[in-house]
Amino acid sequence: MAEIKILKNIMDENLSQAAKNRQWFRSRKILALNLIASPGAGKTTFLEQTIKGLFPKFKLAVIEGDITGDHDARRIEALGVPVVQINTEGGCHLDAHMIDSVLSSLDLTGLKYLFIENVGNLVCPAEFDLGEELKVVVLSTPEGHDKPAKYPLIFSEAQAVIINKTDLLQAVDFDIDKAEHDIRRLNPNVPIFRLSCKTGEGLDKWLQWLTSQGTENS
Ligand SMILES: Nc1nc2c(ncn2[C@@H]2O[C@H](COP(=O)(O)OP(=O)(O)O)[C@@H](O)[C@H]2O)c(=O)[nH]1
Ligand SMILES: [Mg+2]
Repeated sequence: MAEIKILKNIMDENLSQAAKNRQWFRSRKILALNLIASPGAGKTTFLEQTIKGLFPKFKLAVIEGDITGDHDARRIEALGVPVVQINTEGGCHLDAHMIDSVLSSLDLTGLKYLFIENVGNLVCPAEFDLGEELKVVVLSTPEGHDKPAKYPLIFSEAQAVIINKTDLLQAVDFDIDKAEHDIRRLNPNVPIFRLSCKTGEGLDKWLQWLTSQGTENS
């Protein structure tokens, strides 16, 4: 019983901090996105491509979440975008307090988009609200079309789903219609973007959709 109570307290505390983060982002008209995917699905590459489509027209910043190291943060830094790295030291997800703890180290004046790359997996990040406006899940074709059915929570919560690596569709026998059908069963109206971060195909539709999104008070 004690364990259950502790777990509930952790979740409640996270939700309460997430609500503060959300209020904080909205009051500054910052659109915060939480990118969730398996390791290797292409989160950082997708972020790089998205940044190339938005920057420098829009002011952006990135929070990178990884178990250890700053490999992805260096990739983002190379594009000239402010980035802060969070190392969870074994933790399988970011939480709302971690986000709060790094906000003061970013220059957020005039910021339009804050991208948060979560730790790579489809399970734990789905359970922890960070205060983001949009949860975006990236599924890549080599992972298999059964993943929405096997990891339903994240696909049911997402405000957008990216099916990445469409350039590999034939090679990996990914049934994209089946994947979309399963996603729609969980989340009937969610926008689904089929794209390839390698060839650039489909990125324009994603960027168009993203730039049409605003925070509630913008
Ligand atoms: N063929 C192909 N490879 C991709 C695509 N997007 C990313 N990759 C590759 O997938 C690997 C993992 O990408 P990365 O962005 O580091 O994934 P992350 O671990 O989710 O951040 C890298 O070798 C990328 O070059 C794509 O659309 N097509
Ligand atoms: Mg990455």
